[in-house]
Amino acid sequence: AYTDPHCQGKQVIVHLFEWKWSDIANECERYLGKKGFCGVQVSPPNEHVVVTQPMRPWWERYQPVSYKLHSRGGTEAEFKDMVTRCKNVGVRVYVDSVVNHMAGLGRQGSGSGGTSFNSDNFDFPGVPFRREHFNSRDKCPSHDGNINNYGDPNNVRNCFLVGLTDLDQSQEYVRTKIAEFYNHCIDVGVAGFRIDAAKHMWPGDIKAIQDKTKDLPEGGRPFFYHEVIDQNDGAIKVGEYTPLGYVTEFRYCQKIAEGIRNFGMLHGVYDPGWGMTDSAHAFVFVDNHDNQRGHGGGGNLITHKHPRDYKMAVAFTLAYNYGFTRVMSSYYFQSSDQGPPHNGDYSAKDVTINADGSCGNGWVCEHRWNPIGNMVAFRNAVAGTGVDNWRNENEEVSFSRGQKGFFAMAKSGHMDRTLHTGLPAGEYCELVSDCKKKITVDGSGNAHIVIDNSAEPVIAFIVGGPT
Ligand code: LAG
Ligand code: CA
Repeated sequence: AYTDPHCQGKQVIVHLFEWKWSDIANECERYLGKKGFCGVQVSPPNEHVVVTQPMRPWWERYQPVSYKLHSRGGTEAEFKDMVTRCKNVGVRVYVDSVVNHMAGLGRQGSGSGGTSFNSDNFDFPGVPFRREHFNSRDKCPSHDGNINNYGDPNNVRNCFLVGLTDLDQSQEYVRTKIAEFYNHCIDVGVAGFRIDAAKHMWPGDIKAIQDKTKDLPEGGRPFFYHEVIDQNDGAIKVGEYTPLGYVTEFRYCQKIAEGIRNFGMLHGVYDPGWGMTDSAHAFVFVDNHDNQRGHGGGGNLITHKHPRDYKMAVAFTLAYNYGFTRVMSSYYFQSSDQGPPHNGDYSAKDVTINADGSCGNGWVCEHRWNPIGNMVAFRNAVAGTGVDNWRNENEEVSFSRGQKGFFAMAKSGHMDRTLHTGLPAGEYCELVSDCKKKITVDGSGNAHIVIDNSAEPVIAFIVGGPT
């Protein structure tokens, strides 16, 4: 239940963090559709606070003012246009939904859509939510009303997360308002939702809200993935949420970073003994918009700031058979609060595309890097197969996926070996080089594998790939 992303079996979504709707629509049409992406996670589309101190940080979008679809990403009309244009090229939209809380205490004024609000009075007329719809102090065991004890589920779920006014989802009215927001998105053509701060809501309340959502217009239940940061460090476990859809597996970020530092560890990137959730429920990523800048669940991980390691980490993740994968697409930043590249009026800058396919105007576009974007076709092609012919020595790793694909990566950037690929005989196009290299598999399934690109030390090929 809730685990079908509704994209014809495709396997990879991309988070176009802080992109505006018109740019996302263009990207669906000019790149994502052709490359086989299943969909896009968009930044929260509903009305949010406008923060001026610091000036327009990215995180203002995690402080809702109403469920009107008017955000820094664009207007409702622009949102609808994006969803439709993406869907028309086979790319679905997944909404980052912030429903644990509304804006932080101390904030008031008017939101990104012009609706007034006052957090200290718990007044959000745009929904409307009033004081009685929020968790009151008697349900929260913390002395100052804020979350401060991750060992106590009542503290984690009924208190205020960093001062954000905490909604009481046990109430029928609150559930209904959230479900109406979801249903509005579903009417527009959205295929699913990330549930922000799911860890801070009771699984039973989330289920009650899900039960109020409609089927998609084309049939089937919406896709849900729950943001639960479980690093074996508190009372809340991802397993409480697996009956409700996919769950974010933050331990994978640590495991893959460790595996890239020391290839010998790559066999253990999925470590059930460490509590990591099963592949059918694990929502997997190398980094996300929080931990790449030291927010939520930060720590030892790899980001675009180390491009070579990052390419290896994402390429491996897409080649391997663990979980449902999301690729991060970032903007360059110096400070951890800094919002997207902006114009003089603080609107997000256009994403421009350079002649070589990379992005301009301060957008990183990791999803367009060859060892990332071109590996989407690999993951789609090998879906449902296991890992075979595993070889992992001398800081090299290689394996096949069933009889459908073969992947190899060498930390040094150089490898020259004859390996058993398990694939049918034939000449294959190497994906990462855009077919500039060819690989011949002989009648016994062996191939001469050469890696000679130090910056992108990865090769991959699939049955039925480009020729
Ligand atoms: C999340 N997952 O559970 C998001 O992935 C994460 O990005 C959100 O925090 C968080 N939950 C709440 O939706 C982000 C920033 C916070 C920011 C918060 C609200 O990481 O730093 O807090 O969004 O905008 C900010 C200030 C705090 C302040 C708070 C309330 O940084 O100092 O207390 O606003 O005004
Ligand atoms: Ca809560």
